[in-house]
Amino acid sequence: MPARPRTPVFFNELQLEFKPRYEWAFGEKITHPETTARAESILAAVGQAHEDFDIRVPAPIPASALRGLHSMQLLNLYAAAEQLPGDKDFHPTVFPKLKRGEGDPTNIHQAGAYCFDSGTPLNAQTLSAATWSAACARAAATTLRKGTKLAYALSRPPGHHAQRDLFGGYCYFNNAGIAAKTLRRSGRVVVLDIDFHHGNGTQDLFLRDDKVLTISLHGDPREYFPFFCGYASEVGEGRGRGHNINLVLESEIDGAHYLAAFEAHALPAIELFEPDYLVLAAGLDTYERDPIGNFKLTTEDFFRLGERIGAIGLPVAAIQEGGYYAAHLGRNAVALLRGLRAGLGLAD
Ligand code: SP5
Ligand code: ZN
Repeated sequence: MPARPRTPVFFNELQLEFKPRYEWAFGEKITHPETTARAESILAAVGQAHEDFDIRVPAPIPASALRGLHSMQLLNLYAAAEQLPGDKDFHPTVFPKLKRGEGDPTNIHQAGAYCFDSGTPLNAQTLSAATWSAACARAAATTLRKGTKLAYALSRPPGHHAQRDLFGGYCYFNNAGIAAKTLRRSGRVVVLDIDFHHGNGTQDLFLRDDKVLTISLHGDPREYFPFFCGYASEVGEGRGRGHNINLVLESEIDGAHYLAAFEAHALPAIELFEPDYLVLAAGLDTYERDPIGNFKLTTEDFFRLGERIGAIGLPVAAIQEGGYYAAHLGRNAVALLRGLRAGLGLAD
């Protein structure tokens, strides 16, 4: 009997050199939740479970792949940020509400033209870390195109809030979008976003696309970030109409009710769409102890959810998104991935 296949985990240590120091949240300066401890927790947990996981450095992502999804201005801005002093986090404070589109992205003081919140700093390490994070997602997708049934991108910084020419929500490049765009070349793709927050970036990137179905389950945007979108009325535009689904879940939902909502509303839509691949925007900030999200999922719930998603039978590229209770993030990621392996029949 051949050994059961190990699941590739893509990560580059250079992603740890980016250390956002704080965010301005509701007028308060707070320690930044998107710490390196998050990725370190996941690395330690998958390292311990080495019978199931194989940690690999991804191939570098070509600039053309980033340009396919994001504007030249956004890329130029991140390059300009590489010139910031090593101890400096730049938070945009001035936003071009009166005038748009003529910003100079090499002038860091105009970064507000490309940013939609005050939680997502730029510094000299942002571009490198975000580029490797995107490379992880692309490598996971490429692996699927070669026939692997499950691959995991330890993408950090996360990506699902990043739009074509906007960063925010701790996100710079849309990693799940990179994976979807890569897989789209060989079939129909569903992006299933289970992060606590609405995946506004991914929604926006594929809003007019009828070959990519985007589904996001999240906390009510009337109360939770990103506030301005994530409503059920956003259903896609043009030929993409009907190919975006926002499932707003009730506050403090537990695992059983979450799974019930998933089965009732997400699963039938996925089956109807008949996709060839599934990109899982795997945020774990739905965890009961998460300091930002307010859902009540347990580690066991992440296993069950993974199992249910795996049982759909589609090849899965799981892309790490949020999850801020760093001490348990690794075990939760492993639970989700082991669930996916079980559902896909890779576990025994
Ligand atoms: C990828 C992702 O999950 N991004 C989330 C961005 C949410 N940013 C706003 C969070 C407001 C922070 N409130 C902190 C409360 C700490 N007790
Ligand atoms: Zn989130």
